[in-house]
Amino acid sequence: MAKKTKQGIHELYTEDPEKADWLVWGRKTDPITRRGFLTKSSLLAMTAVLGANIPFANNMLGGLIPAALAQSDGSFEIPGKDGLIVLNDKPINAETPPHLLDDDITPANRFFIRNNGIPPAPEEIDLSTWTLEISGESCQNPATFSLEQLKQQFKHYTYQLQLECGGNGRSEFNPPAKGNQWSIGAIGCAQWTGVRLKDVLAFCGLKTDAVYIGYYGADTHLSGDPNQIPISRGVPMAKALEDETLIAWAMNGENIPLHNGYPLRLVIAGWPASTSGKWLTRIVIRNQVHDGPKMAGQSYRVPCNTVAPGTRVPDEDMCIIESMPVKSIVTFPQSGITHELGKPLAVRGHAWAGDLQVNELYISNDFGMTWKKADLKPPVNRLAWQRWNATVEFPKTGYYEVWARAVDSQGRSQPMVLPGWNPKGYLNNACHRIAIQVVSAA
Ligand SMILES: Nc1nc2c(c(=O)[nH]1)N[C@H]1C(S)=C(S)[C@@H](COP(=O)(O)O)O[C@H]1N2
Ligand SMILES: [Mo]
Repeated sequence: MAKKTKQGIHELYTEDPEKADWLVWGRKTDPITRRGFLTKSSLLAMTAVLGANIPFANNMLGGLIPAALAQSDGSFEIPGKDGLIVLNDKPINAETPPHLLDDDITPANRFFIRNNGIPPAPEEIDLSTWTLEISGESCQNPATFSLEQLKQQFKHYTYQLQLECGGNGRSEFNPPAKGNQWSIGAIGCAQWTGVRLKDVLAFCGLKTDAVYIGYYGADTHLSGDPNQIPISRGVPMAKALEDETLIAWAMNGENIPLHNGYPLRLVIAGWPASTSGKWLTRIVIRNQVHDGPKMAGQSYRVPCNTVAPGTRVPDEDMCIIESMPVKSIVTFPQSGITHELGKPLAVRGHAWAGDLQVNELYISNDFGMTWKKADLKPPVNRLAWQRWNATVEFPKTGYYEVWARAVDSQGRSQPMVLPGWNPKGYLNNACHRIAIQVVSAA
């Protein structure tokens, strides 16, 4: 398992450096000079990951990982992020291995990254000129706020809120679904500080026909075309007006990391994290379901009725994902450890259930034949994940798996295996399992 965190992009570079360059940055290599050609968008992608301009970018060799990212031990790291598994995609997307999600509050350097476009370059972000516009056809009094005005005019709230990508767990679907091949780590629960979206919306006034909000951010489209928007999603009014829906400027008491939306983002917990717009510049109040990019078609939608694996489902039979389903992870111990026979093993993790609460958490050491109830704490606030602890005993030496299964406040359980197949591979809430080798005492 420790090895796995060292793979990702580095492995890709070892296999085929030029292909890796193309996949990660969109960089091609000149066959004669060996210099890499960086298009504007690939240069921006690289700048965003390195966190600085590259004055001599044109001299960089193709097929060579920037030294800042190629650690001496051969692993690949994103500055400011620790031990994340980088998916082989453009732009940069990275998930957290479950054993690094053990903290009650996910540290910023362990919080996953899901970028649909190119984040704004750090030097493009000026806190003194950053503004948030509230407008749209169902807004009574459109207004524009500076960061300072937002902070001064509205009351501040801090909540611990979990964000999970709708595609978390996609890698297990069969037939496979296109998109980031997340395993289990596109989830995090940080402490967010900001103002309530509902307070800001009340200030601007909602017309009676307001039904939805939509967000716009400062990131740019992968194609480099300034007229295209990478993503602009939203939620119905009822979700927008919840107490915990925040316009946030801080994560864990500090500035939000650049990749996670600095300087301002929406935090809409319990729903696909794609609704939590990063690098937030505008919120529109709509008199219809928001129709920004990645709202329509098959994006963040599942078949309204269950379908057989592999079925092609027409757009009109796809429904927008709302609350995420009940789920849990084992964060301790790390999968693959060796454990001494005769000693009970302490196991722990987190559980969450979209808009709902988790009521029970069960553990199995026999592939789901029998289950034992774990100790489960209530959430520190609504929409935060919940800590669970259990002790597992093993009857003899050998290979075991510890499975965790959460049940939500409406009695719905995580499935033991892959739940309903859907074309885009969303909502995989199957039980997380870890491997344990039980050996006799030396
Ligand atoms: N502006 C903007 N907001 C965005 C995205 C994006 O690409 N651009 N990605 C969305 C998706 S799909 C997810 S899962 C979350 C990821 O948040 P994180 O990168 O902070 O983990 O941000 C959402 N908000
Ligand atoms: Mo996502």
